Order: sequence, then structure tokens, then C-alpha cells
Amino acid sequence: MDLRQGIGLRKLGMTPDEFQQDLLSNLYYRRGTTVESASARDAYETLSQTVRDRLAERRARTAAAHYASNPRWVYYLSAEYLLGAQLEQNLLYSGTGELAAEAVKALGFSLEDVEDLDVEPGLGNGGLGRLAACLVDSMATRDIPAVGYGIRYDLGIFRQSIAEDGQTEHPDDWAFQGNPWEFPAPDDRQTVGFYGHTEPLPGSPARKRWVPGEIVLGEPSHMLVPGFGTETVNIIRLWKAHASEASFDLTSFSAGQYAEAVQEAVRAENISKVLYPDDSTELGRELRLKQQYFLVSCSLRDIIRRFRLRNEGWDTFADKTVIQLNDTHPTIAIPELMRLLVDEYELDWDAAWQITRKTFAYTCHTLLPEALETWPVRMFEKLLPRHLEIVYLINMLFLREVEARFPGDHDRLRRMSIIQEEPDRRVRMAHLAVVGTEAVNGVAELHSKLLRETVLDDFAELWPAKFQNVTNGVSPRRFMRIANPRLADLITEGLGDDGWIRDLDRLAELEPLADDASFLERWWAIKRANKVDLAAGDPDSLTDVMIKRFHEYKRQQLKLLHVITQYHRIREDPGGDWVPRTVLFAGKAAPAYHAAKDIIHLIATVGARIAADPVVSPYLKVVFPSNYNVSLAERIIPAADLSEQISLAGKEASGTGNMKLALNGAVTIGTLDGANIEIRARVGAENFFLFGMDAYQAAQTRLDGYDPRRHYDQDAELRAAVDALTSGVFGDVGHRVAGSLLGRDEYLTLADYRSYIQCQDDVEVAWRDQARWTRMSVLNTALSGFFSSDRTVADYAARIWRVSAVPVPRED
Ligand code: AZC
Repeated sequence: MDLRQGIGLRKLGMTPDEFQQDLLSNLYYRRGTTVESASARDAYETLSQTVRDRLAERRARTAAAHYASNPRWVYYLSAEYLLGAQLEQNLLYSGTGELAAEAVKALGFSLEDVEDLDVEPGLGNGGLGRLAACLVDSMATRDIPAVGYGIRYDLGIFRQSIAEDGQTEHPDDWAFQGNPWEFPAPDDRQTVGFYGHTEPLPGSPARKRWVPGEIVLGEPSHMLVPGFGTETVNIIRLWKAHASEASFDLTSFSAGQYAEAVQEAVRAENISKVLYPDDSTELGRELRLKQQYFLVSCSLRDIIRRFRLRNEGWDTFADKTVIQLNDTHPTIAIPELMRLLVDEYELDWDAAWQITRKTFAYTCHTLLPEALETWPVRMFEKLLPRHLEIVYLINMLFLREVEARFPGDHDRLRRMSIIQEEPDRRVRMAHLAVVGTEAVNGVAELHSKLLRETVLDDFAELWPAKFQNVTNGVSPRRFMRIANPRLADLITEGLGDDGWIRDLDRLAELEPLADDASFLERWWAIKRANKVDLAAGDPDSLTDVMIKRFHEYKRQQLKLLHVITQYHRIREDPGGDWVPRTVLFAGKAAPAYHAAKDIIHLIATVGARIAADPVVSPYLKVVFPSNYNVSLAERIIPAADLSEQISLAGKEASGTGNMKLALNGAVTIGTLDGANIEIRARVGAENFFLFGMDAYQAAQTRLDGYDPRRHYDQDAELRAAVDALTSGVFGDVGHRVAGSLLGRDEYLTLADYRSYIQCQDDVEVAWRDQARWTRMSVLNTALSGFFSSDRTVADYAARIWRVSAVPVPRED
């Protein structure tokens, strides 16, 4: 019997009895309890295992199909994954929702009770981590053989509580009660070195032996990533740091020095202890560099192990392997692959470099200079001495290439070097990532263009063909079908079948329904029902949402100035015909980012004041649900009428919340930034509220010597709003925020204020006409099919990875 063909795997279509049997068997044999004494947690654990087993069958068939076809595999390296809750997703993807509901009912629970116990793995910060989750979903859905690699942080993104004094952070011990979705694979553990020194090796001057000073083990576990409407189940493999046995100091322990005895072990295990809750600014901590190398070293050894299983020569490695670097965090993979090939597998430098360059591709997610990672040479050298030598050699050969193309252009060499010399010596990871890869992409058209024109202009001049754009996308499963079942059902009814969930361009077929009055009525009623479920405010009010990380460039402070202006207007004319609004903010600020935390604090303060004001509160409500995460996003997005995408143009690489909201029928108010531009181009200018400067005007405003006071002096309403902040009624925090706006106003908030306010007035005019608004809403959904991550993955597959689908046969 060929074991790989099917190890007695169960048939796909299960009867309720069979499902129930499996559940009971898990309850008895794995959980060790009985029907009579099963708690909700017992029900949750056993249901999760039962559902997981259904996917594990498909996983086994997937591995067999991949092994047989020996394709080019995609390896996605990402320091972050914001996966979202797993149970509901896996019920949907395995088609076991109804079976599960019945089975847990027999144990005395409802599916909702049980789903409430499912904790989302918060292994990411924001857009970049959630994008990684959408892409692995779509890779599986598109039958692309892929493995995602990441770190299994003990503590994910902090839990946030919000009070009138702003944000407080609490540790997120997400797997405290265990994680039923994870398969530990201790046998595949890898050994990772740090520190130490290098020694010459006889024979080849390019080869060295690295003698590390510290050894840490990486233990993998994997989670299943099912495709939707297909048989493929891929995996993500997450590494957890483990101390090696030798690190326990028995001598100290015997002498009663317990802390000393485990000191080394604790240090080792700290590597995967915590996700850095830092979205864009450099913490400059050695531990972070250690995390990056830990991820890279474990993953590359695993990739090579998988390659060598197939017994092929190194000359085929790049044909069988593409490694996508999700931002610069895993960029040390480039010197690490060189080290493995040259030092350990004894390839000569040129052959190794050819392989390396053909294997890697790099996605950049930012335009903020401060978010481009650099590491002090001294720290890099201490932690990774061999890698620094390799980086130097890569740099020398690279600069020779530049010199040959642009003889005598010393300034260009200085600008392009992988090593920054002034003011201090640092390794520029983005430069390394461009030099060591075959393709570099930005994440929206404007972003890719600005990368070529500004941040990476010298590189684009040298290698124009290397630079590409792949516009981001989002999973229609999680953000439509799961998050918004009412809307999904209506769309399915409107289109005649649910094929759109895998083929989102089909939403365009809804376009004619935007003129069908009864369809519009039902659309409106669904939005209202979603607002009732969210229970954030009056479901008949305009639900105006700004949900994203807090950062000054995203300009939550601009939204707040609008709120204060609205507050003043209502107070001045209490009898006016005001459009009732619920303004909902949600999002976290990096704990050390004081200016962003001030803005949260100020929102909470202003919100409380408005709530206490009987004149204003019937028309204006500010809510700030705490702990924004994927699950909360799934509740807010279906209820949103207006989507705030108001970053300073040229700063938001793409945005993906903007896509989720548009797909759920929220109308965008936004600047010409990131993917907003592409959303507007698709849904039509008349269905999008545009305001503010574009990226070139913003850059010019800066060059011309921007003075925020000029706007303050000229605009009475703006002055009143800023004066309210400085008046003291909102406390010290009001002062601080006003000070920053009048002082530097780094992100040109005041310059865009008037245009924003006018645009918000236009929003209200449109909102008063319910038919017009609903039509805009339907068209936003209908014309946003492009923003499916299935399309994003198809783009990567065709243009960057050059891989094709490997369908997994159904079990007969
Ligand atoms: C984000 C960008 O800010 C956002 O515009 C983009 O949509 C998203 O990546 C996905 O491409 N960047 C990050 O989240 N960056 C980090 C370091 O977390």
C-alpha cells in the first residue's frame, strides 16, 4: 500500500453521526472526560480537534499532491501573522458548521458559547501582519504550494484597555489555555547560533567557520491554512525558542543558586517571548535582531531540509524555491543563505550568489524613513560576526557594479552602500534586501511609484526591471462571508450563487441592482441590523469609523478636530437640523509612542465631555471600543457607513482596512494616498469623498516652509477647535496635542483641515438622501472585487514567484 495515497482517510461527506462519533472519541480519549461532565471548554477543545482532523485529512492529501508534482514552492517569511479567530474560519472552510452545531448541542452547548472560547492568535501589529494572513489564505485558495514561516510569540500584541486617561497595555497570554489549532513538531527542531567568532577554513578564502558563543533551539509547530472551496491545506510553521539542555547549570543549582542555574535558559527562551508592539519606529534592541535571525535561521534550515528530501542538485534550488521577505524583518536570510551555501555546503561564492539572488523577493510596506530598518554595525558584528563579513563582501561586489555603471560618482556609492557611514555605521536592511533579491515590490500603485522616485530611486535607476507593484488585497472569506453573513447572503441571492466568494470580480454583476429600489431597501436594512448588533450607537445615525493603528501620519487628530468642530456647531445652534453621527475610533498605539497615546487619551476625554453634554449628545457620540483586533474588526466593518482614510498623502503605503470597509459597503472619505487612489478609480469619483493635498502637493508644501499657524490664523472654526484644546477644558493632554499641531504639525493636519471639513459637509448632504447613499454603498461593494487577496496572490504568482497551481485531487 502506498501510504501517501491515503492512510485510511475518512470520506469527505460525513454524516452527523460520524461527526458526533469523532467528537465523542476526542472527548473520551484525548480530553479524558465524559458527556456528563463536559464543560464549555471541553466542548470547545474537542470540537476544535474534530474540525482540525477534517482539515488534517486534506493536509495529508495536499502534501502527497505537492510531493508528486515537485513544484516551485513559495516560502513566505514574516515576523508577524494576525490570523484572527480560527474556529469559525475552519468550520466554514471544512464545511462542518452545521454538523458542529448539532454535535455541541448534544453536549448541552450552543455553537456561539463554544466560539466565544476561541482566542485569536495576536501574532502581529497591524496591516503587515494581517496582510500575511490574507495572503496565506489566498495561496491555499489558489492551490499554490506554500509554507508561511513565523515566530510563535508567547505574548502577542498587548491587550488594550481604554479609560478616560487613555490606553493601558496588558500582556496578551493568548495561548495560556493552550491552542488546539497547533501541531507541535519537536522532531524538526533546529539549532541556531549567536555571537562567537569566525575562523578561516583551509582551501577557499571565501569560506569561514563560525564558532557561535550561544546556541538556542528552535522548536516548530504548525497551524493548518485551508483553502476555501478547494482541497488544498497549506501550513504556517511557527518557531518557539528553547534553551538547549546544556544551558541548565546543574552545578549552580546544586549549590542552591537557582536563579543563576536557569539564567542562560531564560535568556534563550526570551527570544520568542514577546512580539514587539512597535509598528514603525526602530526600537534598536538587540533582542529584536535576535528574533529576526532566529526566524530566518530556523526557516532556512527547514526549507533546505525540505529541498534535500528530493535529492536534487543545488543548481535546481532557485527553480524549486522562492522566498518572499515580508518587509525587511527577515532580510538577514540573504547573508544566511550565502553562509549556508558557501560555508556549510561548500559552493563557490558566485554560484551561491546566483542562487540567492534568484531565490528571494522583497516586499516593502512603508515610505516612512524611520521605518526603514538599520542596525548598528557594532551590534550586528557582535551578534552575527560571520554575517557581517558576508554583508561586507556582498556590498563590496555590489559597489563595484555601481562604480562600473557610474564611474567616479562617489556620492552615489555613499548613498547606495549597504553600510551607512554617517553619522554612525549601520547596516541598511532595505538596501541589502534590494541587492539580494530578484524582485522588489510596493503594495499599491502610488507606493511603488514613490519607492522608485524617492526612497529607492538610485536602485530603480540601476535595475528598473526589478521594481514592481502588487496592490494589496483582503480575504473575502473572513471580511465578507464570515464577518457579514447577512450581506453575503444577499449578494449570493442577487448573483444567483456563491461563486463570488472565490471570484470576487463577480461582485460587478451587482451593479444593475444599485438601481433596484427593493434591493436598496434590503441593503440598507442589513447595514442597520449590523449596527444594532454592534451596539455602538443609534443604528439610525451615520456610523463614521476610523479603525487602524494610531500614528500621527494616519491623522486621527484630524478626525478629532472635525469632532470638536461639529461639537461647537451644535452648541451654537442647538435647534439646528443636525445629522446624527456615531464616531467610532478603534486601534492601538505603540506603548512608547507618547504622541499617539496622547491622541487616544484626548479622544477619550473629548468623547466623555460630549456624552455629558445634553445639547450635543443627541447628535454626536464618540465611542472607543478597546482592544482592536481581528475579531473586533469583523464586528465593526459590517456596521460602518463612512470609512475614514485620511492619512497625509504619500505616507500610507496602501491600507487594507480601506478595502475591507469598501467591500462591506462603507463609503470612503479619504486623501489621494495608498490604495485609496485605486479604490476611487474603481468605485468612481462620485462614490468617494475626496479631500486634501496629493502626495506631490504635500511634499511641495513642506519644501516651501510649512507654517501651521497661517492656517490657524486664517480659519475661525479651526482656531476655535485648537483653542478649545489649549483652553484647559480637555486637560494637559489637550495642551500637548495643540502644541504639536501649532508647533511642527509634521503631517500637515491644519493644511488639510478646511478641505476635510467641507468634504464632511458633503457627506452629510449625501447621507440625508437615503436612496442616493445606499446606491453609493452598493456600488462600493460591487466595484471593489479587485481588492480580493486572491487577485493579489495571482499577481505575485504570475509576475514575481512564477509558480502555478497544483490542484489537490478530491478523495473519491
Ligand atoms: C503596513 C502599511 O502601513 C499599510 O499601509 C499597508 O497596507 C500594510 O503594511 C500592508 O502592506 N505596514 C506595516 O504594518 N508595517 C509594520 C512594520 O508593521
